[in-house]
Amino acid sequence: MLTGCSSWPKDYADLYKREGCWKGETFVEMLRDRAEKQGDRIAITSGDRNVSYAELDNKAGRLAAGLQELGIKQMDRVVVQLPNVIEFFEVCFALFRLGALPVFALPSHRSSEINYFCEFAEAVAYIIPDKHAGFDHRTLARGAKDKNEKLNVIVTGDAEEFVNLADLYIDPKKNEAKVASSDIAFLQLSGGSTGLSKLIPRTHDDYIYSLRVSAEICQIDKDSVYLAVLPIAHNYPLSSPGILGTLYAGGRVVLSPGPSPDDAFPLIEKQGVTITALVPPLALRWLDAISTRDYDLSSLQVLQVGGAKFSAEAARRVYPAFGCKLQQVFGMAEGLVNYTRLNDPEEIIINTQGRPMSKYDEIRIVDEEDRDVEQGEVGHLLTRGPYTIRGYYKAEEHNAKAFTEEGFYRTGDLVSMTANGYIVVEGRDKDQINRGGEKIAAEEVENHLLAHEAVHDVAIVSMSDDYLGERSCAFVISRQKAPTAKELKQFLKERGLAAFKIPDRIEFTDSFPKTPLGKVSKKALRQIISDKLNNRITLK
Ligand code: J2J
Repeated sequence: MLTGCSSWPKDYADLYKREGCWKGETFVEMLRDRAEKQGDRIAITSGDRNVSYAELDNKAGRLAAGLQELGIKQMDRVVVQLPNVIEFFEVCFALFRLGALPVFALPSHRSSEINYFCEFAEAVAYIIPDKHAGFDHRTLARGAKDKNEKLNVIVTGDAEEFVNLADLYIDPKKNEAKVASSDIAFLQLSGGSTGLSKLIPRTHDDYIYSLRVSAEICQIDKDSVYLAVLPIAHNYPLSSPGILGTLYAGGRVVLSPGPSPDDAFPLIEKQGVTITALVPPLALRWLDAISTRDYDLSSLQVLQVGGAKFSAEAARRVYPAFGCKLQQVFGMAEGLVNYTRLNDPEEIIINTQGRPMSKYDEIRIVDEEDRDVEQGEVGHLLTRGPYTIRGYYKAEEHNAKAFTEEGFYRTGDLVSMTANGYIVVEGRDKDQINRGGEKIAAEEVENHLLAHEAVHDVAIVSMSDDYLGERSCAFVISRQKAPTAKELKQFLKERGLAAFKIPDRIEFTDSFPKTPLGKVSKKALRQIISDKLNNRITLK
């Protein structure tokens, strides 16, 4: 086991094995098996390119050899920051073969996040596109290499001074690593609530279990076509059932160049897409677009919406607009995923965020003192189960707070449960903003702003937004010479913070409202900005 990871206690591991959750399968075997059984079937479609299962397995083997020659070995961490491209799959499966661990960065991450991932994970390599969405990722690589000159930078496209991924596909060697199903397969990112994102160690056993159950619930089979519109490194499109769940079931993944209706609708028609996954703002965009576009979307059977709360009003519009089933998905990269089931009554699909995917998921809803609340009451969601981690990577101190002594993960979500076991997300007690599915740890951004010489104190809260659900608002107490909001945003950009974390609004104030214990009252700040947006009060 990788140092810095907590595994399940033996009695739980035995239980999950005995009950057939963990079947001892690795990603390496999974792909090899599909390649043997259905090698000619298409695994991934991207533009005009179709890659069969056999080809994908073969490419992964060749790339593993090249990566190995570069010195990448078992347990090494590799920061992977690739958009929705075929190479993402080849890289992941190549690393799995070596027993090396991808650390899944998002394409929107910038130097602040990337340098942290590389440093904290002690990464030996960083894999990027040359440019993506108008941004040159090689500039990030140069910054990361300045901090660690041994870092191998591997680029798809024009590599400039770095290693070109295309040159690493060489004849496979026999001496690949012995990978066990209980090994950590990769490090996923947490949304974060304190400081920087935590890294989430997921094993082959636990993740493949979640893929298997997800694929079953979403009725994915060989004939399914999953359209990937969200960034595929994110846990939701990666695993719920997402691209890996689709490959698990032997289906086909189609990569969309972007999330807009103009990118996705023609692909749904052309490729006969049967299922796709969206976050609520995108679902709203698609709902608005459908009446003005003339594509045949009749192949679509399931539209998943998750990552942030989908309002009942919007949920009600899905079936009439798309003629397909809505599935609400409430999940987290730490593990637990809840789904509404495809044959659930309409009222459940519209009004709840689903129920746990596995009968081995343990759910507790508790009050401030960790006492179970009455059924139907709102409380803090705690969970434990066969695919929910028992601890973050190298985060002993944080783990003591984020998990109970019995190993339940404190999700930070406030939920209630219906009489028939469905979960309704009611709010959050973690210091996080959920900007249309993109998570922002308030403290991380606050720390960056505090580094500005004119900022005396800062508190970041969410403000409600019709489209994104929430946006971020920074309340700033400045020193003598007050900066402008524009200057502060520019400052954050220059510090290399991902764009979605830059506050949507900055309010200057002289003091913060306090709780009776003397802490900054974020609740009162949320109220202030809400009142202001509703024109009830004027701030200076
Ligand atoms: C309200 N809040 C939600 C929902 C997630 C599947 C789906 C989503 C994620 C994900 C994921 C929500 N309604 N339907 O990993 O596999 C908020 C909660 C949760 C946090 C987790 C998956 N769906 N959320 O969003 O790790 O606050 O995973 O704790 O990014 O998103 O965020 P993340």
